Amino acid sequence: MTGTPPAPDLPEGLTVEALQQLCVRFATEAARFIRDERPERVGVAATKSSETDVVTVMDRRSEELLHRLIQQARPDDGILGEEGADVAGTSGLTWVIDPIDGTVNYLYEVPAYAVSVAVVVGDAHSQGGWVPVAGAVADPSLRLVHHAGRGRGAWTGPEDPASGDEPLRLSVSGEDRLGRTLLATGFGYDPQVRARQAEVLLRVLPLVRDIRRIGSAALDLVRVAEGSVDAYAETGLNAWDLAAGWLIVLEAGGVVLGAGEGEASAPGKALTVAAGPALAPEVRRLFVTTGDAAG
Ligand code: LIP
Repeated sequence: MTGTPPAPDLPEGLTVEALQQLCVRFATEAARFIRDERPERVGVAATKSSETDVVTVMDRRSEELLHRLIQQARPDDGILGEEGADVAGTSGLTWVIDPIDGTVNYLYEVPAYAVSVAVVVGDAHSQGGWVPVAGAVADPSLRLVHHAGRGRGAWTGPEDPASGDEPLRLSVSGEDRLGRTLLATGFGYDPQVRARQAEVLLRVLPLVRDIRRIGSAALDLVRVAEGSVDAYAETGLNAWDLAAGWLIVLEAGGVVLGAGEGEASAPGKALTVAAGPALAPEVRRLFVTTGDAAG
């Protein structure tokens, strides 16, 4: 068992373990699809919040695949997806999906993108109104799947279970000093937001060991859970960017914070900070006091 609070009540006969296995299966199938069915040339199918906030045909096809898999297995659940899926459910559970997290990396064939699938309880549309109970982040480039279930720990396993590679249990780094912290972060698609984020970086950089910009929030959170970075902080994230990674960090002994107290204490657009219990409040203070935690 882990230190995280027990899973909220699930529908009759449904276990966290079963939901975790579904997350792994769905994320793995979509990860294989975006890797093995990648067209010769992947172009920009559309743009969203800005000219650089791109969507490829594979983002859409991966979301369609996930939507189909979820509705076949869990027809009464809701679905909230980055590329527009928004299905209201009746079961009290909602699947929060990012069909390709790190789309710009996918477009440029930089091997740092992932499929993120989580199941949450509560209102997935409202800040602070939901919590994850199971989640998986599949990394098609490394053929790995990172996953967690409430109270069941966080794990990394091979994409192909038949490979015989043993799953590894994840735990966050024990770093507790800001000055020695390897900090992952990211930047939005809006030039004005980026200008503000750059100003914050100017103040943060002298106070930490170094910065890593991986380009996928889901993989940044996995890096915190496995201890390959000490902390992660970013503003402007949506539920689908962080839902699965949030639980993977919690089940690896870390904490994930938002910008403020009460509902604002949950990770979200204003701020998402992930690190070990000793370091996370310090990193949050850094981003809150340096004035970026308002997005
Ligand atoms: C990305 C996030 C990343 C952030 C990018 C972008 P997308 O999500 O995972 O952390 O820095 O700006 O939002 O758009 O690739 O799903």
